[in-house]
Amino acid sequence: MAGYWNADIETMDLEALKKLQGERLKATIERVYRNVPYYAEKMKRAGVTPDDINGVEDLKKLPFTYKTDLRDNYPFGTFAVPMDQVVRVHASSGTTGKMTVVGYTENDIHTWSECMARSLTNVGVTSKDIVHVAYGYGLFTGGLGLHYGAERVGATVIPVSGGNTRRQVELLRDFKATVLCCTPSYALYIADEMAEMGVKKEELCLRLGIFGAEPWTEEMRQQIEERLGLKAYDIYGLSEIIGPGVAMECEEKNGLHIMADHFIPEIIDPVTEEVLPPGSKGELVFTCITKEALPLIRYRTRDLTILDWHKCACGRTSPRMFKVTGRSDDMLIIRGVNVFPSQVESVLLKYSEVEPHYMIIVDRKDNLDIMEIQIEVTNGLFSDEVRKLEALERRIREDIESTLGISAKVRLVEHKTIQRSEGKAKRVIDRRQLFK
Ligand code: DLL
Repeated sequence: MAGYWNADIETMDLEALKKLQGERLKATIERVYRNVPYYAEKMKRAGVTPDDINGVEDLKKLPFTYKTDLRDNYPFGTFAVPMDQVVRVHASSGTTGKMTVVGYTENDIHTWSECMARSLTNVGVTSKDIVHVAYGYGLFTGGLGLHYGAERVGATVIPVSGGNTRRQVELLRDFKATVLCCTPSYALYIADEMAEMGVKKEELCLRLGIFGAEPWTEEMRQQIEERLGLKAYDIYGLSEIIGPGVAMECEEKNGLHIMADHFIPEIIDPVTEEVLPPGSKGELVFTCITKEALPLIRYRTRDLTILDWHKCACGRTSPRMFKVTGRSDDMLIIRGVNVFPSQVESVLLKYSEVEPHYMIIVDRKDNLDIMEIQIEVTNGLFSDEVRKLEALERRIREDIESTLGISAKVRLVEHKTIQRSEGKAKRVIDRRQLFK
């Protein structure tokens, strides 16, 4: 079994954890109220002062922070320290509008690599490992986040970044990497490229995969594990909170351990903004209690999940979040029915005749929403009889209809028709938005 990076914190009694969170929360609120006009204003409007915050139970008195708050104060207006204390910035681009810019002090970078070192140790990465980082380096937090964490555990880091997939395969083979870090969709792209180059998984030394930055299903996990010959684990994070390493699975694969001594999680109803009782599915909200440059308070992630506060079989007591199934703003409403791309993926990947490359296209014709799902068939299958392909299309269509409760057009397409992704995959084209 993998060990702990910081056993005292990771197996801490829950009462002690809550006490620590309360103390850190109070100190954070006092600091931001004093130093950042933006936060002071927001709290005054909500009618709260730092004296009202004495423990985690007072969290609900504080106002939420939204992505738009960061955009409105672009680029550095929400930073809680002067720029001479900021040693790095990252940024994430949304689908619309300006970038969201985040900053780090030297201590923040230290906290981040501590979270990443814990995450990697959760699944057994040690100083003996060779870690191939194929997340993008640059403004995206994936590359440098994994990089610093792997260095912190003393592993050998290969900082490849994304792209040039053929070269990735050659490097994986020649440098004998034991750990692969990239988005799950890029892991599949690498597997495809290996097949094309005639490189067998047995020629590589991979034993672990650290995959995240986008939602992925258990079915996808099975495919990746099988095709790359490794154990695949889920890592979660967002730049606004720190980057990758906000939460990470352990070997139990039964939820992602949240680094709750740094970030307090809550689950709320995304519409009423009410805090939901333990075990409810809702939107994840985080409050940073150790960050210096950007300590976001009750940040609305838009990610949908469930929290589990029971002790894990691995011995860790930290709360776990279930795999993120989607974002509240990713949800498609098709003829009044809520549909998440992950539900579609779960259905598609049950079929061995198709590849895990698909695209959901939503359109509106004569005031009616229509959904088309394009999915690649396995190489060679397209030359099969038309009747066989039609039967497969029909089976998938019926399955989608009974699982999702709405009908969809299923279109099988040839191998390599759907655009591959080197980072976060784009799975949905919603043409209805063009008419909004
Ligand atoms: O994606 C940080 C990251 C890098 C996480 C590498 C894991 C690995 P952003 O670009 O700010 O940061 O995007 C954050 O990506 O709110 C989720 O919607 C989604 N996301 C991240 N990890 C997961 C995951 C990075 N494991 C947004 N499962 C988040 C599902 C994820 N969604």
